[in-house]
Amino acid sequence: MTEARTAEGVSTDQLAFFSDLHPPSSDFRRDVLEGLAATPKTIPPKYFYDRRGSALFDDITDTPEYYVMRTELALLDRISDEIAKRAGPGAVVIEPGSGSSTKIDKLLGSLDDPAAYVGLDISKDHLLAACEDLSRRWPSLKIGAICADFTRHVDLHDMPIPEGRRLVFFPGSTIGNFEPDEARELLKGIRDWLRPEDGFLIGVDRVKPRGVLEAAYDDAGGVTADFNLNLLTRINRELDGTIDTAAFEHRSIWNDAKSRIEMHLVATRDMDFTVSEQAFTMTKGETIHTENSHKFTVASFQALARSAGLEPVADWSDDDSYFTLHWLECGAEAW
Ligand code: SAH
Ligand code: AVI
Repeated sequence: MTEARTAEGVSTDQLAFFSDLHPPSSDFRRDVLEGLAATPKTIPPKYFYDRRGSALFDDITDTPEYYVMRTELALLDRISDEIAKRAGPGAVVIEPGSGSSTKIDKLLGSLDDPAAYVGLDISKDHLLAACEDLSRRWPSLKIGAICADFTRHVDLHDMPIPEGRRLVFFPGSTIGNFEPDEARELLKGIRDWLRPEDGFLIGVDRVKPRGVLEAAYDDAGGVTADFNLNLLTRINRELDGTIDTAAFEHRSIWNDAKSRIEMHLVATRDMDFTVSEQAFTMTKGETIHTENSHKFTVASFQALARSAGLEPVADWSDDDSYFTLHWLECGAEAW
């Protein structure tokens, strides 16, 4: 057991290990300054997830419009026996983008005597709190945590991952938050964690009627708007920004050509502001593009997986064809 606390006082006492590869704050500064200087302005969605952003994401999953969480959970419930058979006994479950580790209870509950769980997330305190909570619910399970940016190469060889057959679980359609080239690179990075005997279960959101999608990303209660706007609050706090957050509005639109929901922050008036002493100007109606959430068909996701050297072996969808869980393997030739 490690015996430590983070600077913010979050305990790591119950964890089998904690590897802290949290990206330096200079990454955030560089990406924000470059993104605000670009045309159109854009900031990567990984920066949503400070402590408040992670909590707001959890609130989004409770909104009636955001069907993703409940659909994937119900699907996991339905296919749990089949997943358990494929994973086999004593699995070591590794979850990139683990967030609150909510879905993992369902998976762990169905597996045959799982040996260990490793959560990996960029949002450090949220990750540690979630893994500590999990250790209380699963006292006999070895639980490790890795704080890292998975868009950088994360080498598991450097980590004390317990021995055993691995099941990488990447739920929530987080893969959709990447442009096709970035998604391929991310999947290739995850493929490097797999041996031929291991499995990769990934949750993928599907193309569906535009109205359902746009509502899911613009809930009536305004939680998604708060999640989007919190990025500006984070910039003001961590990068000494002077952005008037009240002068921005949340917008979500379906981009049919790119098969994705886009989230933007729209300037409601002309304005000037500084971030880390660098000056920026925005005109009324100009936007900062903050997130893409790509939606797939079974075939379009399978093509993406294959292009990353992963072999689609099985897939399961809910009755409305809203969401698909894909079982992928790395294929012996990738080794
Ligand atoms: N798996 C959970 C949470 C999904 S939200 C679920 O299905 O409900 C996406 C999660 O990925 C967040 O917890 C966020 O902090 C994490 N994340 C986003 N970009 C990341 C990155 N580049 N590296 C590591 N974690 C990232
Ligand atoms: C984490 N990710 C898959 C979510 C999504 O649906 O794209 C993030 C999110 N953004 C707005 N609502 C939820």
